[in-house]
Amino acid sequence: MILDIVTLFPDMFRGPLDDSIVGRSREAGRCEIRLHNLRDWARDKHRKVDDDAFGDGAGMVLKPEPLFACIEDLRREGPARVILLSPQGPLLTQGRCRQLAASDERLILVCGRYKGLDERFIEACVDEELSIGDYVLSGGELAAMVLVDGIVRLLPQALNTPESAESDSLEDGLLDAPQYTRPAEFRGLQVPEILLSGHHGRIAEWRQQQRVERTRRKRPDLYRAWTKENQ
Ligand code: 9WO
Repeated sequence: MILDIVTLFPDMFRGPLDDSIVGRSREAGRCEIRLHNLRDWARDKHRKVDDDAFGDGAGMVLKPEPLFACIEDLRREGPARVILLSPQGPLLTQGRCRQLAASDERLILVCGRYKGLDERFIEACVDEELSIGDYVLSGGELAAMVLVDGIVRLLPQALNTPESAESDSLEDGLLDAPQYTRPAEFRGLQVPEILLSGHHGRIAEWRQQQRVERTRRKRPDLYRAWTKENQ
């Protein structure tokens, strides 16, 4: 999978995308993540990428020229889906991560800054907007990292064991069952007896009950959606 990231702050991505699952996935060649500095497409002598907002004039807006030029150059290499990280998009879900990981589309992730991007760029060049939550950040970069991580860990063989993805929290709309490890008793706190019993069938049943019950208690919104799907 090829991911192009357009940003004014490419250095922000170094740590998160070089470590852990994403780093290993890149080393193994399962994904290629390319960082592009929007400033490289600024044509004037000051390499200006922003300008005063029309109207109230408060705050800066990313100019259309560098954005259009950048996307046109990247699209020359082949077709790609342009995704803008923005609080105005629908919320990113595990289902959307799964679809994007399974598609063979090249993705171009655009990270905004300041007060936003000139709307003409969004209308002409952006295929999809995605939000990671209802809050405002300083820019789209952290949201893009969340999206990349959510996708790349689902690419084939990106997990330690092939079965891991299906048992992930939210893969079927439910939260995970609680997890425990050794010791079986810690400061008088016991691991649930059933997990030590070795009865794999009954353990699976218990886990599923826990998932349903925890989802109902902790995330009633997800629980309602799950009961509608599984009535
Ligand atoms: C900045 C600003 C300053 C003064 C008055 C109003 C203002 N609005 C904004 C603003 O919304 N800036 C955004 C920063 C512009 C687009 C990139 N930025 C961004 C993306 N912040 N938060 C996100 C984001 C992306 C995905 N999911 C959640 C949040």
